Amino acid sequence: MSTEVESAQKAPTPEVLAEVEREHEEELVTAGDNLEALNRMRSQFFGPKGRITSLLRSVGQLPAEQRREAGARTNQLKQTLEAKLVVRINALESVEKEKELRRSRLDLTLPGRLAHPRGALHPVNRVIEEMVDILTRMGFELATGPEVELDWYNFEALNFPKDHPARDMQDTFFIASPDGKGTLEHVLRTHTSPVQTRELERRGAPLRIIAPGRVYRCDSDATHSPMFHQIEGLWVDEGVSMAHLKGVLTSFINALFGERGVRFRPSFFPFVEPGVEVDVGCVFCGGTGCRVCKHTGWMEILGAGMVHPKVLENCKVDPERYTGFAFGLGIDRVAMQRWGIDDLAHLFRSDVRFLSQL
Ligand code: FA5
Repeated sequence: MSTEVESAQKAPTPEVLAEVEREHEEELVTAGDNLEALNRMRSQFFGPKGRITSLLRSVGQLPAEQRREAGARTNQLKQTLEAKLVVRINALESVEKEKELRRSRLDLTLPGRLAHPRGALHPVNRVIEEMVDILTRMGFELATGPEVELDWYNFEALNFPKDHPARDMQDTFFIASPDGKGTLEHVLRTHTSPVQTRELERRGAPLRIIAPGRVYRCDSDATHSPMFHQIEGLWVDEGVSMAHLKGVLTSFINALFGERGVRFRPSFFPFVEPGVEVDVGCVFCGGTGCRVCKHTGWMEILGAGMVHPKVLENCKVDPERYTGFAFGLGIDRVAMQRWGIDDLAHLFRSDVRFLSQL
């Protein structure tokens, strides 16, 4: 009996369905945008034990003639209400998903956590670039020459006769001949000056070149390295004089070091006449004298002079018509002075901990 009453109460009459619809409406309003509450509603109404599911089940208990209509009504209501709920749930879920995507979106432009350390130009190359920049703006062209050089270009054409004591100024690495006997014909160039003789012979005068590069001498202490760098300069033309030499070198040195004074002293190199050595006011003490400049207030940075007529002749340039000046500067020593490096060897050990301090 009680079952009958229960099923009669639960029977999906239009009134019962209207009641369920109203409840559904109210709960929908209460749940608002709360996704959890909406999902709870879904199981309350449409889950296996849900209100509408129970009503559908109860259709079977109705008298046969009522079943068809009651079933259709209940199904219709189920579809309408469930659709309303699902639309709301889907809309809220896609908003949530969107938010989640925004939160976790990959930003490919962010720097990586294990960023690779940035490389930099070696200090010697930085000085070379700066020198080349200054000198090319003065009208000098870049030239190069081989590091394994013929004795002729390195010495002989530069007016170092064979067995002349001037050769002792540059402790030389000789290259053995293929038969191993050693003809002393090839050397590792001891300075960049052979680029003068090669280019003069190849291109003749007028000529205005600079040639930076590696050179080699059998030298090794804090200020001497077996491999080091020089930059050569040569200007040959009609009427080039010592005044041009002084003007160009003074401007070059001032551009490189700032105006701290330039001093020209007489000196000897077989391939120039007259020859000079050029000093710049000490960058460490400003000229008052310190340990680095051996208390002279000056630091020697280059050798220079008027090209010897014999060199022009050796290169088939007429010394009656043309004159010129040349200079050669030790680049590594400039780097030493600029960064206060006390041992030249640091520059060539490739220790990044040292280089990254410069
Ligand atoms: C010469 O090499 C001449 N060719 C320079 C020259 C060119 C003179 C044109 C006249 C005309 P010297 O041997 O002085 O000159 O070397 C020039 C510079 O190279 C020196 O002032 C010094 O700065 C640098 N130097 C010489 N030997 C070494 C070395 N072992 N390690 C590092 N730097 C050195």
